[in-house]
Amino acid sequence: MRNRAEIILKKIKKAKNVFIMGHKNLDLDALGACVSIAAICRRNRRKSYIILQDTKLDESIKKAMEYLKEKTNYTFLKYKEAEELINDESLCIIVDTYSERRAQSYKLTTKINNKLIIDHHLFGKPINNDYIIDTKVSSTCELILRIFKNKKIKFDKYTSTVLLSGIIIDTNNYSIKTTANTLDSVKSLLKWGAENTVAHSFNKVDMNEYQKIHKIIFKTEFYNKKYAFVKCDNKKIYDREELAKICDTLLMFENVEAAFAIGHISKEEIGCSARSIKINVANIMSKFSGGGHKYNAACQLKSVSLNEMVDKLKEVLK
Ligand SMILES: [Mn+2]
Repeated sequence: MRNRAEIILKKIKKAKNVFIMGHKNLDLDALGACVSIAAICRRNRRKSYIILQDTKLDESIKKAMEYLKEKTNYTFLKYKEAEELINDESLCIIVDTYSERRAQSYKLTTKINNKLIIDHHLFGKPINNDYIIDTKVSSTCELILRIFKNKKIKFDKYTSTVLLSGIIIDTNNYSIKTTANTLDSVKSLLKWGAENTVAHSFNKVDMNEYQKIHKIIFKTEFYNKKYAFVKCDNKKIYDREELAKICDTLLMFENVEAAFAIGHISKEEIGCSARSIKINVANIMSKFSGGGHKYNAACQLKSVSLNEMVDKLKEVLK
């Protein structure tokens, strides 16, 4: 296999400055990947900027960024602030998504030709050498740790903690996609001083939010004994993250192979979030012009009622 560490380091060293970004709705895996790449840039004396365009940050990201801010000095910028720093020798590194469209700032990807994509999601054939995709790892954080394992790169305690939180989130507390290699990466992070309790604390949930989600869980219906459905309150508006969290919760239960949460995301629009440990829910969501990843997908539909959507889903699941 081509040496992935060399490819990345060569690109970084050749660049004047580096712009790093994760996917929209940044999560801990994407953040951990961003800061670790920024740390690698610094070791190679390259200025790097992490582009963060999200208007509403997830609570876990807010906590992790507060934690980082105290002891590290990574630079986070909006596209507008970064624009004037771009030059012909800039490099753009996208992490935790292979899609430029899903990156924090699509605009930035159109301004920089020199790119590198580091991701762990299912993907067709890489278009060129700029794509470093490995679906056998649990997370992008693990991927970066594996790539640089033999490069004697160590991360500081704070960066290590965020990397650890990225692995925790993508493995759902080591319950999925966890291999000996994953735990080997975890071991390195702990050796470098990663704070396990802090990493877990980024994901602590707000009591009100928890109660809201758990009230809805009582409405779970089963189809074919293995598909769990939640039809949300018809009069309430939910955000997409809430629907996703309901699904995540449903996957905790015995016999649930896939979970679907259906609710209004606006007055006119219905959202359906889908999560699975077995079946390809991206295929199912694509029947409703949605999409996503094999185990994690969603769709949005107009002029359909909640009941109709549930019926249609069951039809597809047959
Ligand atoms: Mn990830």
